[in-house]
Amino acid sequence: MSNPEGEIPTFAVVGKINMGKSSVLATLLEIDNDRVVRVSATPGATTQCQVLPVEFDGREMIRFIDTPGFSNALEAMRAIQEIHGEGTPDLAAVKLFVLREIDGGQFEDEARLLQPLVDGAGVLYVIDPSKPLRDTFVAEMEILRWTGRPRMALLNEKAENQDRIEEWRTRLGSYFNLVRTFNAHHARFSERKNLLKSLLQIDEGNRARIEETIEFIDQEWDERREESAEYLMDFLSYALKHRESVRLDVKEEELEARKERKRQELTKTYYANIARMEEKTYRRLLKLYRHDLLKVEVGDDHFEGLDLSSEETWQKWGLSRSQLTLAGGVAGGAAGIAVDLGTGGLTHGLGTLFGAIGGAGAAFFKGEDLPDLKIGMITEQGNSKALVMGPPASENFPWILLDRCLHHFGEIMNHAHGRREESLLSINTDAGWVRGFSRERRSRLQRWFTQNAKKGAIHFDADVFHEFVDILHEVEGA
Ligand SMILES: Nc1nc2c(ncn2[C@@H]2O[C@H](COP(=O)(O)OP(=O)(O)O)[C@@H](O)[C@H]2O)c(=O)[nH]1
Ligand SMILES: [Mg+2]
Repeated sequence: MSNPEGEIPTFAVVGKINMGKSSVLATLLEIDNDRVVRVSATPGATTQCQVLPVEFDGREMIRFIDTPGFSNALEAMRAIQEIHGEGTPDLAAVKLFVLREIDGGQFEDEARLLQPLVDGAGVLYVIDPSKPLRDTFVAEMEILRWTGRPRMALLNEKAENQDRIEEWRTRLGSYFNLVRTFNAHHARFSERKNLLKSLLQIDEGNRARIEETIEFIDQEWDERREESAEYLMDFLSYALKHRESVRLDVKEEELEARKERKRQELTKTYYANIARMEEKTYRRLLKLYRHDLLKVEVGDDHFEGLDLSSEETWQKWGLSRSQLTLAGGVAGGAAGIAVDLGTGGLTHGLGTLFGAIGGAGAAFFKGEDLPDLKIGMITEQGNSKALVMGPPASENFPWILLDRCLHHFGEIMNHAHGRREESLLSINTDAGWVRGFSRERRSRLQRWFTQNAKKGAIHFDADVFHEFVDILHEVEGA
């Protein structure tokens, strides 16, 4: 097909009702908003053609059309044959058929579906290969072949059943220029991109435009990855830099029980803030990857985040003990993150630093309570004092956070928009990422964590940023 300059390459997604046409488009174009693409368990949910433009920088690059689907292909095929008379029907016959049927005819669905093809669109024919290859499918293929449009068949494997796939492939091969698989519920970025690439094979005339579109989506994907790395670094940095503090008057300072209560309050507030930031990070990622139906699990009234009070969390996530020792050693931190509580959100005054109460070692794999935070006491001007609490003493803390973030990032990467049911980022899982990191990577990140735990601003570190981008790239590809 060759489009005159300025015309937008258009592909109509056709096939029988309920084959997954709308789902394929939803996944391909990252649309999980039901108002835009109607996918439904009820057959025939899509009753009108829907134009879905692919736009970049406000420019429409390619256009897809979602169609209602064939409802009576066998009869329609005969009607077209009748219109044509002797021999094999051609595009002109299909055109006449569309003209005759489009306004309330007996084959209105077929006419609607064929209209875009008559107008010049290419064909993406979606089938579910677990279905038996009946005559009506053959009729659909025949009609599509008569249009003479560039056409590709997509096997959308809805069920596990693979028995019929070879039969389908063989048959489709004689009607279509190209046969590919595309699983609307599982396709990831690379598969979506490959699908766009295969349009090049069937539509040589629009090569430049399609290639440009692929470049755009590649670029967009790279930008998102970089942005994700920023979100991740923001969160980790926040978790390590954040301090909770409360002023103590002279009397309170002497009351051990009062002090202990304040200490507990600050600990809770600290973790609540971490959870809030963790939630925010996932929300930002979901937005960036255009997931409206995938949600962050929020408890009764708040996001719980990592269960840091669970022993399991501390054993399964993050680095192993020996890896931690090594990463810490290489990075130059002796025991525990070298936390500097000096600023603590207080505007002035530096005083005595108490050091950690509870101790890094003791808190390490302890289950019962929230892990102990670093704690310090600061003397301010005028002799009033402040209790300051920082990140957990355990050096595994940032690693655990990172591990969880990567896990959820992977989940987002794996979630096809075409699934279209509301779902939650899962909490239970056992796969961790960071234990598989190279030693070099571990110590580079450990150094960055240690810097973040200290007071003062952290300058943008290009190496660390690229390390994060690489990590995300690996999670994407896994
Ligand atoms: N398991 C599975 N179900 C799918 C897949 N694609 C579509 N479906 C389901 O099949 C039904 C019909 O899909 P839809 O996209 O509306 O089909 P259409 O009528 O051809 O547009 C919906 O309930 C989809 O969730 C898939 O790849 N895997
Ligand atoms: Mg549909």
